[in-house]
Amino acid sequence: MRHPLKAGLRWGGTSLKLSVLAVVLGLASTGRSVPNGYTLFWSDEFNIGLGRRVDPAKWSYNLGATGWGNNELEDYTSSVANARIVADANATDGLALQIQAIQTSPGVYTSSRIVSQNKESFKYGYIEARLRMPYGQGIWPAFWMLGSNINGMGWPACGEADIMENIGSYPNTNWGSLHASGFDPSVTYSLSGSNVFHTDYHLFQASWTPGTFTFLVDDSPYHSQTVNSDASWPFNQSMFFIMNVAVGGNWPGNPNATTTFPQNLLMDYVRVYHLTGPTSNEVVSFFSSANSKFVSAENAGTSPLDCNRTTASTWEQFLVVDLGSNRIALQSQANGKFVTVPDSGTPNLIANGASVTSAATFDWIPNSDGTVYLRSLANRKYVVIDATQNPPKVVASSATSGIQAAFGVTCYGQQAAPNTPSTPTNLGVKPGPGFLNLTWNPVSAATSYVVYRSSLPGGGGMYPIATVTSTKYLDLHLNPVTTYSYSVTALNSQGLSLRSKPIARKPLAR
Ligand SMILES: [Ca+2]
Repeated sequence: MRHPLKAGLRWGGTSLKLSVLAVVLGLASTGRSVPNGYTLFWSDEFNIGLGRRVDPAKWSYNLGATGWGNNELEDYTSSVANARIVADANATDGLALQIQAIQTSPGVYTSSRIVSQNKESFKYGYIEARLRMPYGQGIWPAFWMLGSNINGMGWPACGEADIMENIGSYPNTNWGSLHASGFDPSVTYSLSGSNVFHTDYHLFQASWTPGTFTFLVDDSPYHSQTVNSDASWPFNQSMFFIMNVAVGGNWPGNPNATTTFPQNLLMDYVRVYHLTGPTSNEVVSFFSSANSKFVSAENAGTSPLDCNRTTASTWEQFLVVDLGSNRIALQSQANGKFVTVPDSGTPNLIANGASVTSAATFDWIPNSDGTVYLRSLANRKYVVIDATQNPPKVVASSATSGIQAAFGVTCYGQQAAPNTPSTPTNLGVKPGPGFLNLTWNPVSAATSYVVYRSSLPGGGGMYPIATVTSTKYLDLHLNPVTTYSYSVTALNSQGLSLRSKPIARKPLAR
């Protein structure tokens, strides 16, 4: 959505949006769901009660019929007629927020535009909304974000990120867009064949890390934008959510005789996950907070790692091998070698390790700002950028953390780490009163197992709850009305396996 503060200016984004064809990047991931290492930070499941307005602790309303800078026709209201919690058997928890565009008389429309501004703001993380679009000529739904500093910076300098945006005349297409000063990348994701977005719920997701903003639909990434593609990058500050259904306006055009009313945007949930643990078995890149460049396995195996790349391809990608206890190793995707600290006198990191040794082991220390620190197990020093060298080198040499040690982590999808145990199979769960009893088949090379759980409808964002040496786990003190999802990995000294196929079950009543 274009922001109303730019009402006097032509919307440069329009022609761009219409001219950019669908691009699906060659990213490694398919069906990734929430990346490993992320846990739920905030959500609205839109289930506070049938017929209720949105939760006033989380949302407020933008009101009026100003045209919103786009010659839109709707009058935004706070009426329950335009936005309320409804029963929906296709929602994960049976309830969804319905934003309804209504034609009150010919050519006159009401709708809702709901914002988290001044209630909740967000900086970095994995964002997932499960939405069912409205449809029809002149209908313009969106789930998007604006920079929290918009009142000081103005638009577009504050930054705008459109995670779901559609005009009803393109019922199979989602636009993922960023807007900043002189910077409007917009890429579409289209469903195949005759499929359309308004007949089912779909997942609209964004992986927002320091240095990158990646758009996904139904777990498939279709565009990743990095900071270095343009000097103006406001996406390093907090933003708030907006969800609305506009009617008419410059981009979609106005409704016509083919448009039916009312039209409903259904929102099952909005969830935001933060990076809190190792991104186990994820292929990642590291983006330095100090110099805004990606770490590269320069001349992998012969030269030390540099931090001087503006984009991240194979040479800048590393597989995170989870060794348990928040320790990891990094396998270069360029040469298959492990990143090591040769010795304490030569702290340059180099991708030449044949196996996971203590010199190839690092503590993984997440920060609340979305970055991580890495600390060498060999010399107990933090990994930092040494900008006195040209190009800047990556060295384990600092006794303290700080911005030189802070890296953004972008995930590209899961991959099995070498020499790790095979994935546990035959995960089963038997319910009892207030508990669930898990069992799985033993894995020969495993020394222990890690159990993961999610209590969210649909099982998103599992996180580790226990490490056990047997092939069973009793999960006690559970809520009998909640469906819990589980997965298990096998661990040995070489790292964690991939996660088992998940299983979901509800405990019996106590
Ligand atoms: Ca819901």
